[in-house]
Amino acid sequence: MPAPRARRQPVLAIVVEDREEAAAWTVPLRAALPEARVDLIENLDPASIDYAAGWGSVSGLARCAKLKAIVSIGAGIDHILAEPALRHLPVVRMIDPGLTRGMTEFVLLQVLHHHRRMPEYDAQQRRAEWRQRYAPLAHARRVGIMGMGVLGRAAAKPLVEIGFRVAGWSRTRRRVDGVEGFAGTAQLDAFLARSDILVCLLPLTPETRGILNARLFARLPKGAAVINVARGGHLIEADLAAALDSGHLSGASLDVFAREPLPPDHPFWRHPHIIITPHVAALSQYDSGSAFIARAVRALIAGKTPRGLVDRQRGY
Ligand code: NDP
Ligand code: OXD
Repeated sequence: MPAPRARRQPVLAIVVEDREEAAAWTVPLRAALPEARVDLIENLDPASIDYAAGWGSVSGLARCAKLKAIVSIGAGIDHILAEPALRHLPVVRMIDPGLTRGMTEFVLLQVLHHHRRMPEYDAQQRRAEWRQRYAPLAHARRVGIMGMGVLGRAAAKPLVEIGFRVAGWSRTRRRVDGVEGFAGTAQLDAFLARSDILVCLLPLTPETRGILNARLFARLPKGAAVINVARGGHLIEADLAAALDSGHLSGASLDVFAREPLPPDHPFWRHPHIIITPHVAALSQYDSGSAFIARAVRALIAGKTPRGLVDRQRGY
């Protein structure tokens, strides 16, 4: 009787442009998925690759004829869905407790920064100006979170605990303790009218592209601040500049941009009311992120639906 054929070891390619970053994923991913061959894409025969864990450009995966699915190392997958040659593949987005925690910290930091008028104190410090400004307590400030998914819901919690009046806006109504829920385009204006500090945590889809525009800013209360930690494609930059320059908006924190890195001559770098960070609001953590990728690959191998499977129809 012939010996049973050994099952082929699944192959997972790491697709990350930055060399150091790619290397940093190798060790925890190998440890999390010992039953697979895990390596950088350039060390693998494209024809042998079954799964890919990727961040940044994944267009090179088009030549991997046997590729079965892509697990994103980031929570946002708009750039992967936009690749025409990869349209047939399932995509799984990262749901990593480490990334979620990082986003919660960052949103809290930025909300408190605007709430406690830090942009004005930063400007005063540059002028060596000693001037005390009134700031209400959190219970008098209304925070609105656009996108009540994994990250929006997590960010809402500590804001509620501190005492902010928090509302969330999503496609379908989400019930979160202490958070006023708004849903759909019909309730967008009412949500905006009560948001002194607006946080964007939406995925970038055809419906949400350009949503942070003049019309939306006009519906926020005068003096509102805007925090965009989602995608640069959500924001119409000229509309933000106009709303800040007219004094309708008091400030903005931007972590993401239509063009990254933000070019050195971009006027936002020098805008007095814009705080810029280089897309660092939340980073996937190597250990917990690797554990998520390993679970996703195992589910895919077993023919099960992995957590985070993207609905291409919805775009997220
Ligand atoms: P989720 O998919 O868990 O949540 C998305 C939320 O947006 C859901 O509440 C969804 O509504 C809502 N939504 C989607 N489309 C619409 C719409 N047309 N109108 C109203 N609401 C809508 O995503 P995550 O929370 O995991 O991530 C959100 C985004 O954050 C990512 O897509 C990514 O772009 C960005 N991000 C940025 C990072 C950074 O470092 N700056 C790091 C990580 C992520 P519903 O609940 O009804 O489905
Ligand atoms: C992500 C990101 O999507 O870092 O995870 O932007």
